[in-house]
Amino acid sequence: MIKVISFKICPFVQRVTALLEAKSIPYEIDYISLNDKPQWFLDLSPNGQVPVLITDSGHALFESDAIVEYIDEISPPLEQNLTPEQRAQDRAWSYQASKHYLIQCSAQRSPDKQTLVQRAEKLNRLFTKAEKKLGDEPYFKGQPISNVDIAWLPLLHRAEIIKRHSCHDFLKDYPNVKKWQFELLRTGLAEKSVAKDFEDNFIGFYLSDSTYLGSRRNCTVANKISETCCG
Ligand SMILES: N[C@@H](CCC(=O)N[C@@H](CS)C(=O)NCC(=O)O)C(=O)O
Repeated sequence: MIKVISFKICPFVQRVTALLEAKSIPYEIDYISLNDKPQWFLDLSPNGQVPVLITDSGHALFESDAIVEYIDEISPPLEQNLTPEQRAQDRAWSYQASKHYLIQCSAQRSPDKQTLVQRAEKLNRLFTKAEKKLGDEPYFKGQPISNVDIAWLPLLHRAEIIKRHSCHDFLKDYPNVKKWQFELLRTGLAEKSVAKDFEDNFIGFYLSDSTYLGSRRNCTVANKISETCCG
């Protein structure tokens, strides 16, 4: 069986596991600590990064883009009969998301509001592009769910958790993106593609006492009593 080497809150890993889940491909998952990478992992991963996917025949693959392409080559596509041009466009829109994973991570770790605003600027530009592109259909390209949706899922999933726990809404100016987020999260792929304790780990890291978003956590309590908190 395929094995994925993961770090629990890594968005690049989630893109890979979400695709495996969307395609109902069985896999095992091993978690490592990135602060203390085991030697067996360093022997497998030329860039020392997760995800690594170990194929049925024992080959270790690295770089999430390459892994996603591999998964597509060994399994039926999520969408049938795409032209080479459409596949190229899908890769380009997927890349728009994945190149912002670390930007989102850094924005979430902002120590104060001003830093958050600065770091979120690139995310705003990204969501503006998506907002223009999205239509009335549930997913990025309509139906069915596509590789583009899978690539954006980590960003949209994390934005939802941040909103729920800190009331900070990265998507507040993007109604179409919010609708898309809602539809994607409704598929259950977000939960299925992460560990059971993902949210606790995520909150512990990004909504800690040392982050601006962490300082807004009390807002959640108020939010349960009165919606106005998030106004
Ligand atoms: N370009 C890589 C990026 C993966 C990446 O940045 N992974 C992070 C965790 S989210 C990592 O392993 N960091 C450890 C390190 O760089 O030493 C990919 O797409 O797979």
